[in-house]
Amino acid sequence: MRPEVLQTHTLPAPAEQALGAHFTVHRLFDAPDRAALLAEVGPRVRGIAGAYVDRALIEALPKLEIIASFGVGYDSVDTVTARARNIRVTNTPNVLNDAVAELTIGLMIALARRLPQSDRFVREGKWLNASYPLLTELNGRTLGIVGLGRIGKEIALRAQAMKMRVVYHGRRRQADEPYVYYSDLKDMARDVDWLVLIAPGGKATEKLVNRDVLTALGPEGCLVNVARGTLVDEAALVELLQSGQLGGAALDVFEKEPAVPEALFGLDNVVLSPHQGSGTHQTRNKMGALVVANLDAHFAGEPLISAVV
Ligand code: NAP
Ligand code: 8YV
Repeated sequence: MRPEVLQTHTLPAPAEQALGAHFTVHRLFDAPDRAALLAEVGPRVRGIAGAYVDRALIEALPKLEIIASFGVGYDSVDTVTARARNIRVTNTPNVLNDAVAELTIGLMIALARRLPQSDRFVREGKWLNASYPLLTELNGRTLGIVGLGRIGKEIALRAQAMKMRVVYHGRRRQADEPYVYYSDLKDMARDVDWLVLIAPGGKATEKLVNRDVLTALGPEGCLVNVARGTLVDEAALVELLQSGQLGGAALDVFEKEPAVPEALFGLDNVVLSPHQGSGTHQTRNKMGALVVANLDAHFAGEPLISAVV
């Protein structure tokens, strides 16, 4: 008998094929009546493939043994309830570091040089009548990274290739890292030109970047959020961008995705991106493969590859 697995959202095609070959898969997100599907198959489901697993879903699955989440961030999984039930949780670390770091540098250049705006300038025929405004460069500037973890370190490497100076903030200093450490985020925001967020979401980091931090970053400073929307006080961000008290923002993530504050749409000092840090074929396929590999390992009685609980 193949283990029964509940899939919570679409996964890359190779991962869906592998899941179908190894398990009996129930597609929750496709079900016309989710409650009916859960009532029918819930008592037999032993694994979950995918993210967005709340307490109610875990409680509907009395035989659940493992949640193999898709994504390195697992803030959409109720790990407290999982832990209390001895349910294992896995994520997909490392395989997405390069893709996210590349997008981060891309967003920084896009904001510094106003690339989306310059593209529109050409398409709309405005170049025929005017020169594009002069802007700024990344080289020689200081980048403050909030969360010098797996992805943060890749961003730091690439920023140095852009001839930037790198400093960082986290809960602790990392003795092996060559960058200057700030224990106080507001102090770091005051001292840097660019602030990149790449720390986990969840309660511990909620509104870590508050009005004070954004104000310290200031009218010449730029915020790049590739972490989670919850890290930032979004209302304060919008207000400070509108008033020019913050120089600019490049945002891949938002508080209530896919809803984005409409006030941002009209702002010239903003670059917007639809949560696509890991959004390449190569990376998403590797993430999907890791989801399947963790489920395979669990049901074969082998050690999990990337367990977080
Ligand atoms: P990681 O290796 O665990 O690194 C996280 C870093 O954040 C660590 O250096 C940690 O340092 C720091 N941190 C943790 N809690 C903190 C806190 N309360 N205050 C300040 N710093 C804190 O994680 P990762 O693999 O680099 O991924 C980081 C996050 O990026 C994910 O959790 C996810 O939310 C986000 N992400 C976004 C995308 C996207 O598509 N935009 C893609 C992938 C990941 P300390 O322990 O020293 O505090
Ligand atoms: C998303 C991410 O998981 O890994 C993470 O934490 O934020 C992304 O890779 C991915 O976009 C799927 O929703």
